[in-house]
Amino acid sequence: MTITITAFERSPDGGKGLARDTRVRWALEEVGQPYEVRLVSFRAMKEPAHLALHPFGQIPTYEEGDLALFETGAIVFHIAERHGGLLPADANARARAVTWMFAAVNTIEPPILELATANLLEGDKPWNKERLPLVEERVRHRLDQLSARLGDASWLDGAFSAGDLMMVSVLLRLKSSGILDEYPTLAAYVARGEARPSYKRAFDAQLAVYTASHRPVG
Ligand code: GTB
Repeated sequence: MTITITAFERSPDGGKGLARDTRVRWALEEVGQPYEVRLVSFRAMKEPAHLALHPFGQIPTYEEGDLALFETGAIVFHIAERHGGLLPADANARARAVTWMFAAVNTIEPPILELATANLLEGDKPWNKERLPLVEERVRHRLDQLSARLGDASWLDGAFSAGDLMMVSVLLRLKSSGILDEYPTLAAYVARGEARPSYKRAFDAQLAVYTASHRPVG
C-alpha cells in the first residue's frame, strides 16, 4: 500500500531539515519503506481537505490505505510497530524504547520549542531579554539530565531505536543556538544520528524540496 506524507511546499527552515516531516521520512528510510510526499502550502494546510487529515492544520500527515495519522510521535510509533528495525523484539526493551519516544516529545521538546519561540517570535518584545536566560536554563536543566543518563553510551537504551530517532530529531532544533555544543556527549549523540545513511537520505529528500521551491524562475 502506498504511503503518502505531507510536507511544507516552502519550508521556512532554510532546508535544514527542522520541519517535522524529516523525522517521519527518517523512520520510513530506517525501515526501508518507500513513500510519496504531497507538498502543501500554508494556505492549503488550513483548508477543509487538509483539516480532515490534520485537525490542527499542520504537517506532517501520514496516509496508508484507509489509515490517516497526524502527530509525529504517533506516526513514527506506527511505522516502528508495523516494520522491523526501530523497536527491539524483547517486550521490556520495546516498552523502554517507546518511553524514550514519549520523553523526547513530552519532556525534552517543550523547553526546546519554548526557546525557538523566544528567539524567533519574541525577540522584539521588551521582556524578551530578561526572560531568555530563564528559558535557556530550562533547556540546560533537561540536557544536564539527559546527558547524565546517556553517559558514554552510543544510544539511549542499547541498540538504536525509535526512541533515539525521536530524541535526535528533537535535539537537532538546538544546533543553531550553540547550547548543544555545551554538551559534547549529546552533540556526539546527535552527530551519530545524522551520520546514519537513512537520516542522510531523509535530509537530502527534504532539502531537494527546499531547493526546488527556492529555485529562481526563468
Ligand atoms: N506535535 C506536532 C507533531 O509532532 O506532528 C507538531 C506539528 C508541527 O508543529 N508542524 C509544523 C506546522 O505544520 C511544522 S514542523 N506548522 C504550520 C502551522 O502550524 O501553521 C515545526 C517547524 C516549523 C518551522 C521550522 N523552521 O522554520 O525552522 C521548524 C519546525
